[in-house]
Amino acid sequence: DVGFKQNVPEVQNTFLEDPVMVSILERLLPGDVLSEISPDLVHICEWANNEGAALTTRMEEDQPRLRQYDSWCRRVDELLVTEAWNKQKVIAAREGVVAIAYERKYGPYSRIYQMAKLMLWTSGAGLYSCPIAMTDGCARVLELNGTQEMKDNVYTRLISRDPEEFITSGQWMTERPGGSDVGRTETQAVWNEKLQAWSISGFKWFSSATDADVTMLLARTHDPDPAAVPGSMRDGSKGLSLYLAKVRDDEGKLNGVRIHRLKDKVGTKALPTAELELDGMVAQQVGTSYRGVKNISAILNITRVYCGMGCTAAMQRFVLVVKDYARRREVFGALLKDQPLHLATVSNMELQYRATSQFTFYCVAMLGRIECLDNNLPEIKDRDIPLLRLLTPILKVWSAKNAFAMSQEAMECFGGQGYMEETGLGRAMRDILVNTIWEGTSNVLSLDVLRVMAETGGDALELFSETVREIMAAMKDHPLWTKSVQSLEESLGLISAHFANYATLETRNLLEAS
Ligand code: MFK
Ligand code: FAD
Repeated sequence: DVGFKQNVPEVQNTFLEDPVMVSILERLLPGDVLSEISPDLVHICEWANNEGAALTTRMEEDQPRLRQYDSWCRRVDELLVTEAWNKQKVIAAREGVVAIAYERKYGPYSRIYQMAKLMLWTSGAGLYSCPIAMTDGCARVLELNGTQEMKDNVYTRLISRDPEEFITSGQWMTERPGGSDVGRTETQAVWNEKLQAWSISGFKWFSSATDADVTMLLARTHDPDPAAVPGSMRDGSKGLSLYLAKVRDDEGKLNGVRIHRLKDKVGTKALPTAELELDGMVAQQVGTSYRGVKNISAILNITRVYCGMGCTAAMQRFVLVVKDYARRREVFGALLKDQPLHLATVSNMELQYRATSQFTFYCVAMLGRIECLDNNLPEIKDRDIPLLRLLTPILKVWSAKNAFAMSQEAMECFGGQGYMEETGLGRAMRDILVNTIWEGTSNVLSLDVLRVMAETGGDALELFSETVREIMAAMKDHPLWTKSVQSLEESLGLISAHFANYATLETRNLLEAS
């Protein structure tokens, strides 16, 4: 075992090593809140690097499987997940990754604390962040639109810190005819007088958290008064309502669900995404009939912020580990960190990360205010609510595209090693890629931005421009801004000087030639 051995890059404690995140939290949180939560943020990084790393490795090695029949050919549809996956659920409860946002100990700052913790938790939680995002979204829907019974029996468990009590939720929207265009949903809900519940039948084409305890789903509502609507079923998305159902009964038997197969995906392999046939799934309606899309949009708006947070977390890891490697890897007689061209690449990555993390926490801060402050306050009603509605799809698309581009850059920064599966960069790249598709593709969310502009008569756009102007004005007073404007001006001066020199030379050459 002779010869050169590269010493290995590492991130020991993301929170302690990332001045960007610390500076954002210093800016957004009161000092006493930050000092109170900091030990927890340090702790979650230690967990992610130790137990979390071991669990995510297990989750990748032992991917979910479906056992459809028992040895006597009886249909059982047993979803087999590794112990490590189940352990993540226990840890998610204990660490309060959903609870923090709803206990609201720090009022509007609670969301910032929760998202900061989630960001640091994800490197050890892997794809378990997916069921947690949907659980959080479901809690918000029930808080806004759930019946008292749903609040007592489901909501309280979604936000529990007790692993015995804690439950997770799925989000079943996508069907074979349409994932973006959910108005093409075929699944039907018919009222069952005997059960005093809705009976749901159809086919859900993508269900990510198939091991979830409950799920939120859309279905076409059979009108209890057939005379009211010809055919008793309304068309398009105006015929859909939102439902809440247990996935399994108390004995663990599936509630009118058949698991057809697990998806063979490009990435997110630790996540059990399945195709499900529903045949008489017993469910309760959430919110007003035929307002399914509107009612489920509270989940969409939370999970889309989670996508922003997840992409920011991935970018944070890339930047830290690439920088650490640059301090260790020597090429052509100097460390990578001292090679100007490499430094330019890493600086660009850092810039992208800084912009994305600022953007994410800007949105998270608004979400916290909307959830905790009186929504009739003019600054909430006329500013935060429309602005967050406009910025959420932009954050989701922008962070997903940037994080994927950065995953390629990070891979290249490690040279050949980056392309090796053992370094985990390939998996990271495959996993990040899904953020451009799930929770709305880039073009569908671009149209969502237009929807907001249309619905607000362009006011949201005006609000956006006003906010950008405010941010620019605030930054103008910052010494760093002046410096960067100065250096920008200097660079522009240099470039134009170069250009002038070049032009003069070229002109002289041309003159000489003639
Ligand atoms: C770490 C990260 C973890 C993340 C985990 C995620 C796991 C993966 C889970 C999934 O992928 S779940 C499936 C996600 N599916 C989507 O995101 C669907 C994408 N398609 C859209 O978003 C479409 O634009 C939409 C389904 C909303 C189109 O539906 P419609 O009914 O044809 O649209 P329409 O008629 O314009 O809107 C109906 C109402 O909803 C309108 O309100 P009104 O009826 O009062 O006018 C809209 O304003 C409202 N609405 C739509 N989107 C909204 C919204 N309201 C608030 N927020 C929104 N985002
Ligand atoms: P389509 O809607 O058919 O889109 C195809 C193309 O058409 C896209 O490029 C899209 O941008 C484009 N397009 C659509 N409409 C327009 C338009 N108006 N103008 C221009 N272009 C348009 N769904 C769930 O409900 N629950 C889950 O748990 C879940 N988990 C998932 C897990 C994974 C790993 C993946 C990959 C998907 C998951 N999904 C889930 C489904 C996901 O939300 C959908 O795949 C997504 O919303 C796109 O829908 P679609 O697949 O039907 O594509």
